[in-house]
Amino acid sequence: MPDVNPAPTTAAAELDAIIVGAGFSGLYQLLCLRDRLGMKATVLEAGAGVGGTWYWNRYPGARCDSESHSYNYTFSKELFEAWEWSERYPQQPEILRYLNHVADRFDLRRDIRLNTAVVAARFDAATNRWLVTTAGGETLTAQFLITAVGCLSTANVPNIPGLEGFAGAWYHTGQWPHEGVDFAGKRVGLVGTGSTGIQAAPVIAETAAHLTVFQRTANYSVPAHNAPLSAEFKQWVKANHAEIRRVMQSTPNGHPFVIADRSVWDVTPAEREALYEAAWAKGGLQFRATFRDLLVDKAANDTAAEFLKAKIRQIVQDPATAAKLADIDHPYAAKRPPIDDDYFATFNRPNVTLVDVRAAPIQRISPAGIVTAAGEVPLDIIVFATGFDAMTGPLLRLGIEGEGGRKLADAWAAGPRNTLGVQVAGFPNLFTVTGPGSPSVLCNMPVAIEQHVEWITACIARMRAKGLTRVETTEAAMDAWVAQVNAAASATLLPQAQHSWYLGANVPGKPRVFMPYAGGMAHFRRICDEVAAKDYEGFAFSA
Ligand code: NA7
Repeated sequence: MPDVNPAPTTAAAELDAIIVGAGFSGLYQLLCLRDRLGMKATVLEAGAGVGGTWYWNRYPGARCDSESHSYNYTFSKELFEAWEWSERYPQQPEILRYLNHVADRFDLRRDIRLNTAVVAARFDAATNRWLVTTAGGETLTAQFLITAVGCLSTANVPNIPGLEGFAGAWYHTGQWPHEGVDFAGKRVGLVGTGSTGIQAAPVIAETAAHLTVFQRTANYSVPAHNAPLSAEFKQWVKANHAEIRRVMQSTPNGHPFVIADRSVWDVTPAEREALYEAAWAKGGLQFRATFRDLLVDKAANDTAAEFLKAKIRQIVQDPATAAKLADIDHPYAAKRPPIDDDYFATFNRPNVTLVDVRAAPIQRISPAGIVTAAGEVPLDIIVFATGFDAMTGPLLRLGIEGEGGRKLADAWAAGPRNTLGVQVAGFPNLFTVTGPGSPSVLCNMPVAIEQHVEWITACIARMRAKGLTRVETTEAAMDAWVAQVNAAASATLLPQAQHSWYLGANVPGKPRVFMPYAGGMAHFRRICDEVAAKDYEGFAFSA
């Protein structure tokens, strides 16, 4: 993949749109604006290659937990049929190859500027244009600014005293060195047991001399049962583009499986156990689809939680370690539910130890290792699988200032507020692909991305057709949408997980607001379609 910037096809001053980020969202947004609307658009990308999340997250074991045939664009039948995934869940290098294939196939690279981080963006009301400043000091202007920065792209490195004096090496999983890390013969500390830590631990344990996992919040996990895809399945995928797309667009979470239309209470305890066993044997995120009420009825959820905790106690041989791993304080799937390849069995290895940092918190990092209230753990390498300043972090670090110089950081001081996750009052001509207030991370991301990008494209097409130059959501629409986002979250068990990044709880000082829209992707699509059908109700246009 080329790591150099091609000469841009459009002079900066003539741009219609600047898109920030060359991941799944940015690539498709460029294609839509340039090739469907004939606009002059440029993507600014901080990384040295395209791929977004999959460019940065190269840690050991990095893999998507959406099934591969659903983790791709569906807008092009030809693209869908041309690409063939090798495993049930795609590994990071394969996803990166896919996104590079997309960039080449649609000739997108000529309008992508790599190594170009955006550090400021200001709306100029006199011209109705955005002035975008890069880290290199260049300023570009465009009528529209579209952020395609992803939800999980701002690494959260915990502010633990002493890190700068650590004598070994440390890494955050979201900023992994491209040359990889050699764990052979090393004492490795892994901080964090979210999806990332749970993926990385078994792989690191294979080569490290010793792996110590520092767990603050115990987590559920369901086996992924990853495996190579059979020729027969690959053929079925190619032959069923329309049906796969239809199912993904009809489900609340954008996955290619349907949530069973039965309650936990419709079956006997023995039948329930058998259904959970079957779901466990099948593996993956489909476990959530066993019953329709797992995320809305705490007592129903408890039955799944107890099943999963019992599995941990069965797998993990040391009872004290099993007890710590199974001491889970939140409903199943109220935090992002990880799936794994032998995570719990990893604790049966002689070279793996679990440290409970809820019971004995990390106090500091010494030159020799991590010091908890229970003592020092000597380490050569620390891996922070500590997640991200999710959803708002990637937007706020762009230094966005709307009309009258109002900072997005100030507008969102008490938490994110917008309409349909896509526009903020006071920030005309700014669109945020999969912003907070949209389903995004509660959905299979490519499905959410295609919907948001297509909605934005249709809105801009309407403006161009009518000769309009400015669009801005209204305060009233924003108030109404924020109320809907809050109501959707309150109708579920999701806000009950106190330590969840959905709530911003993982970043000290961040406002605790449930950020994604929990009303389901299919419902969200209907709402967005209705708004468009009512001539973009809640959005004000002018020439
Ligand atoms: P997550 O899900 O935010 O997990 C981060 C983990 O790191 C979680 O276990 C945290 O514990 C832990 N953490 C964070 N800060 C600390 C400190 N200071 N000390 C100890 N432990 C800490 O991030 P992931 O990268 O695993 O996953 C992010 C998403 O990527 C995932 O959900 C998928 O959507 C893809 P906590 O739970 O906060 O107590």
